[in-house]
Amino acid sequence: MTVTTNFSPVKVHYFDFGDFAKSLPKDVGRGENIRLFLEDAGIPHEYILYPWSEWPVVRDEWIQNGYLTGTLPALQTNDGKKYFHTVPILCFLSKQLGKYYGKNVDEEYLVDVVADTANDFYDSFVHNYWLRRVSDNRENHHKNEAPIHIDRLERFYKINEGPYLLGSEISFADFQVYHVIRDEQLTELPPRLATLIKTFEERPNIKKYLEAKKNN
Ligand SMILES: N[C@@H](CCC(=O)N[C@@H](CS)C(=O)NCC(=O)O)C(=O)O
Repeated sequence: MTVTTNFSPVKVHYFDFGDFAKSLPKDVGRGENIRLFLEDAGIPHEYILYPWSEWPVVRDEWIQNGYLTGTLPALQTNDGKKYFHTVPILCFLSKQLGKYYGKNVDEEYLVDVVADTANDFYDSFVHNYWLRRVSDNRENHHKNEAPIHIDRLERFYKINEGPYLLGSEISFADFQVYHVIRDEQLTELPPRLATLIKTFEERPNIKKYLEAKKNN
């Protein structure tokens, strides 16, 4: 099902890491959070990938044009405006759609907290695991850091019955939690997070998208 909104179709700008590390899966990285969300919501989008080695030139040009973060992902709405940073982009989309963000300020607060927690987890994955491989800290990261983030998230997923953070309704934080667990390639998960992953992958649009990715 395609959902027409006043800001769609949109473009998502992200990286093609192929020239940086061929072994990385194509869908690795923060851009996939946005893509999963758009797929689930049925919002038409184009995915534009910049080779990692070419990014510095584009980045400097964008910064000069007032896009100050100099990072990706970026979401571009049909009027040409660009929005940056994963959590604010997901929040912007949720507010535009009037869903994926809870029914009251307390639920919104919980979604914000878990979105922030998932982003911290993602940061530790990026810096220790692959992107800036200053030191190859993978083993230490998986053994000592990932479990701290997983335990923290599991505590939040125990607040409600599940399968999602807020209960039966999905929120944008669930997309980030799903994606960080997938990028980390974690298979041993505590019960609430295991249920989240399973349920998430059964969502009709997500299921179709994951099938299509497998066959690509
Ligand atoms: N908090 C930001 C972080 C964005 C970020 O650091 N993106 C990295 C890739 S995952 C990036 O653009 N690096 C390129 C650069 O710093 O030039 C978000 O969640 O979007």
